[in-house]
Amino acid sequence: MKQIFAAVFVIIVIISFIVVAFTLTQVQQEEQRLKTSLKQRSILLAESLKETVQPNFINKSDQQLQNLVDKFEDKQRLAGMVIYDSKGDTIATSSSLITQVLKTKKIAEDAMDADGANGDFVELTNEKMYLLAIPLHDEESVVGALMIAQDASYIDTRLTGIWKNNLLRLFVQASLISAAILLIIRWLIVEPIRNLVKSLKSTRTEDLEQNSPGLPTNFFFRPLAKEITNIRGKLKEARLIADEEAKLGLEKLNSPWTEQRLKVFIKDVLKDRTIFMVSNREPYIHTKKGRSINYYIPASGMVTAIEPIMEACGGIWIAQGSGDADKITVDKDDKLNVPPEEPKYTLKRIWLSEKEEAGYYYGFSNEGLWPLCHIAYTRPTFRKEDWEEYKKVNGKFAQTILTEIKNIERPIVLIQDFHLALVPRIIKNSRPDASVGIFWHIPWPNSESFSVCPWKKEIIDGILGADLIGFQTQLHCNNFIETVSREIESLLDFEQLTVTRNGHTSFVKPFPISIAFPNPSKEKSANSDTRKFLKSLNIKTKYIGVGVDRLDYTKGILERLKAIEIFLKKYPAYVGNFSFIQIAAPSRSKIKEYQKFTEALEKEVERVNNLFRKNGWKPVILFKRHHTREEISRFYKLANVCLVTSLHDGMNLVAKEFVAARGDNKGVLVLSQFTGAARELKDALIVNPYNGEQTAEAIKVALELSPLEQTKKMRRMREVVKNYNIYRWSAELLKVIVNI
Ligand code: ADQ
Repeated sequence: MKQIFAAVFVIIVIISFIVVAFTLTQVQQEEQRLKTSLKQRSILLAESLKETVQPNFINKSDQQLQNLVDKFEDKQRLAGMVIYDSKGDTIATSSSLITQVLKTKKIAEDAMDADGANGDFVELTNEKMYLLAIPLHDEESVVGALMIAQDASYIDTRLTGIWKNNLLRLFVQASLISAAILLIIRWLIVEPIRNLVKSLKSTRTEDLEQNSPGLPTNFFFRPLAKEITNIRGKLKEARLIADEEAKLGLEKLNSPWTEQRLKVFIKDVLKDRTIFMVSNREPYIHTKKGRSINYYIPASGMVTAIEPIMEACGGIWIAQGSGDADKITVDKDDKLNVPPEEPKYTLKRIWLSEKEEAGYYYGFSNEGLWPLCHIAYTRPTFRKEDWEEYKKVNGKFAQTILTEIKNIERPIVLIQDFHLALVPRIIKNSRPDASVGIFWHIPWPNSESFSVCPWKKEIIDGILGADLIGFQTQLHCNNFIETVSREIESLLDFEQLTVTRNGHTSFVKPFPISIAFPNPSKEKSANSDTRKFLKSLNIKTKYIGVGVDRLDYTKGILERLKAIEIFLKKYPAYVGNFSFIQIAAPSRSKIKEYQKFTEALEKEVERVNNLFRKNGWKPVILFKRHHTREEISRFYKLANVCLVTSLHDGMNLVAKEFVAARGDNKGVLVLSQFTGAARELKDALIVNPYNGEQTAEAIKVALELSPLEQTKKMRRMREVVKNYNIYRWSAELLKVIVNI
């Protein structure tokens, strides 16, 4: 819109320029014409007055001359007369000119000297006058002069009138032209372009069944509109074929799953039953920045995995609103459509008080259950007050879900993670017809470790409300079954992996989670941009390592740095030639343990850097902030080696993201044996992160692996991630849940 106003402004300036130039010429011509006409009339008048004045002048009848002058004063445009003798002294003067005669004397003297008429325009008593003097004769000699004063102010009035008229006309013209231009732009350009964009958008998204929104028919856009109609037709055809193929592929779970195939699956197998996704963390967090509102996708493996499913399936995602602009971006039902740029599903936000968040999220979930489930040797802390908040907030989530599913028959409710362990039981008790699943994204420890939790029975009972309980690996399923058998009374089927309690059976199954494998056509490979990018970060080394994590003690970042120290000490040829970039998103920073961990990490980075720093180079570069997905992908693509050294990790999606980003089939993954991902990505260099020497060796092997070996390994890992992507994960999980 700014550009349109600028264009209108330029047009108006040009028109104004033309009008002003034209008016100037018109005014000059008119002034010339009026003055010439006044001069001619003045000469005629002066000559005719001379006939009367001259005899009286020669007869020296001063009184008669004064009478004559008085008689002609203020007659129409004639303002007055003055009669001079040959010395330039006045003999008779119109009363209106008495005070001015001295000023005008020169005109009369010049006329006498030249023995001819002499005139000029002068300002008298604030009025513009034309003064004309002609000589008076006795016989042949000049004996005096007659000067007449003509009112010339009407010339200025006339010229001002021309300016006024023309400027008024300009104003009217400019307003009309601006309005006309804006209307024309709107009708001929903005509206048609808006329709073209709408049509292209609906072509790209799913709405091909709907009629194309009024494509423009005007002359300029007709060829483009025709082309879009053709593209829509072709795309519709292609989608039909893709749907058919997807249907044929439904039974063959080995063929790759795509977003499209998942959509067809939902339609065919789920018969369009609505999916209600529930998690603590929301997929889009809105924040205030000055006067504008931005959003970001949080650093969370759960969000990375679940978001593409929701984009494919639609439905409602219920989660805690945690951004400072979250409340102002929802409607009266606390809902908004997301993704913000191209909405595909609904996000419903739940609000928690500070006390609730402190007890439920920071306290019981992250200081209790998180360290309890991760064997990373950080002690869990259990407080009664936190547990009370945890129960309360789980109840709040359950109530919100129950309200949402009130009028929905056989809804599918998928609960994510350890924050909401009590929700499945509450939902199932109120709505036995609902299909309820819970997926535990983190490890389930062995029964002995779990037994330290004071509220273990309540947690297990809450989870057993679900029809399907999913874990990342078979080992976690086994640990869970073992924990159930140890802690509560129930009927267990170790073959089928089911738990039956109070007449309700829960299925326990592994579903190794994954990512949406990126579309290769959207992938840009590393190129000369990479060098520039690294230069901008002041990184000039030949070899680059990368680590991408939330700042969490379970991710083994300190152990990673120790391994880098061992590597550089053992292989000094790499000193100055290897840079390790650690991208770390601040996480749970209100918890003391996490604050201590961040401080320890910063100190460790400093320590390792001080050991090797030289000539402006240092081995470790820490970027401690949230990054966008595009930024992270850029780092994955430029790394020779990616280090994933978690002490314990349900899956670890960073490992899979790194593999998926390497469309060039280059780069090596060093992967902790304690991640779920290590079970699938067998071509990674598998390490025990507690063994610094082993990780250091793996870094060396990775950096020296031949390009051919790198390609072989990377190709195989890419096949694994591509085939077992997040669409397949959700299809397999949903297939089980609808068949229970
Ligand atoms: P997380 O512990 O959150 O997930 P992970 O699977 O590694 O761990 O996923 C982290 C995600 O955050 C990745 O998508 C990564 O790209 C992103 N991320 C990391 N650093 C970031 C940064 N600085 N800025 C922005 N984004 C960043 C939990 C379990 C995992 C399990 C997942 C999914 O702990 O074991 O794999 O759930 O089930």
